[in-house]
Amino acid sequence: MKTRNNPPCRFLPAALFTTLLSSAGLWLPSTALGQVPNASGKTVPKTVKKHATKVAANTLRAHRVKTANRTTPAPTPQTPPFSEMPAVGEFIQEMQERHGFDANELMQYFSTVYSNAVVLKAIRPAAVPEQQRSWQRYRARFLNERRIAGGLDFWRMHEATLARAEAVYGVPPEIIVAIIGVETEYGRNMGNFSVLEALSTLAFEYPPRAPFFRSELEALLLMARENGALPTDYRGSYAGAIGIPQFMPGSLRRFAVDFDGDGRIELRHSTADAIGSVASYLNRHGWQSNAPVALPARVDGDPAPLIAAGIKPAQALGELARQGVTLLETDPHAAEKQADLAEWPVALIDLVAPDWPTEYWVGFDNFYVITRYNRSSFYAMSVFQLAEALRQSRDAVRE
Ligand SMILES: [Ca+2]
Repeated sequence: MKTRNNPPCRFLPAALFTTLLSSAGLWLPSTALGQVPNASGKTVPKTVKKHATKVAANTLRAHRVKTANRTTPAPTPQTPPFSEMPAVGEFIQEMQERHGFDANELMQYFSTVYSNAVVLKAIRPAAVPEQQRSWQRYRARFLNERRIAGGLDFWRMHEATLARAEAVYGVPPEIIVAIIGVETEYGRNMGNFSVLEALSTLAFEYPPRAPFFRSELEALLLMARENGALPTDYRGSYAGAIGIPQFMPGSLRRFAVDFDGDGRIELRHSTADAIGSVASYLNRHGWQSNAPVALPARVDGDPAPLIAAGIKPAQALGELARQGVTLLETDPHAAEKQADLAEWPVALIDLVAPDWPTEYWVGFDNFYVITRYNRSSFYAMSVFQLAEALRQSRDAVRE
């Protein structure tokens, strides 16, 4: 278990933080969609680039998604409900055979939802050149006074629950608060789409990711039944992510927990369930208490092969040092840490921005665990740095 004297934030030089609090940026793709792997710069191979472009598209798409999440989109009146679509009939049949659902009952639910144009617009990648990806812009959206002040309030208000989550799951409060802060600004922007309608639209009208959204739709039906709720009851993001921590139904069923003990898992209205569920999710994906997350680095030589190797820590820090990667000397204890952490597996992370030198970091296993929540290094670094800022602000107030 992590102790107060030994937070992971001890590894981040304070100097970096002065830069974290300036500037302005973009909304970030929501959550547990988790389909976007390590995003990298110009030097990565084609396969990696493909994903990077996807991240770029997600990042710039974000603005309209955010707007979309704030509205209650009306069904498109010209189209028939999903119940009239043959593919939906087949899906219902499958659900009846596989899980014993009543086909007529499911048909009724699907007769209340329609193809949603706002959802389709939000999910489609915008044609954004990769060069426009900007870590500076992305980071500024989360590392700003408003997001930090909101996080400190949230932490104060839910201090006991956060402490309990740390005791049970080993995840420090600042990381839980930062994830909730990045996902929904502490529950302020959870999305107001019908999850059934959003998932139906994506499962039956968006072929590129139909299998994924069909399985999420299946999870929604199962989850509703398990919770004594109706599939039509759930509200969420354009992609069907639910509640304060924006869990997809599949993740919700696997990793969410009832943390206020009322016998139900409720991520939209129970902050305790949200806190416990984020901690549970990270714990189950391998979070290590008392372990570093990421440290700023410099690279002498060609970073391309190391970036192409991906964000899963695969080589020891000492091994990377032999390939020209060393901890940034702005940290007065860099040499000491370099020696202490030599055996720890790390991955090289690059954070790119146009007209700005690429920032390099070494990411430890815990950094990788954060990317299981959303597979983007921009996302994970924003969570980490927001967490650090929250921890430092709190410590400063206490001194
Ligand atoms: Ca509960």
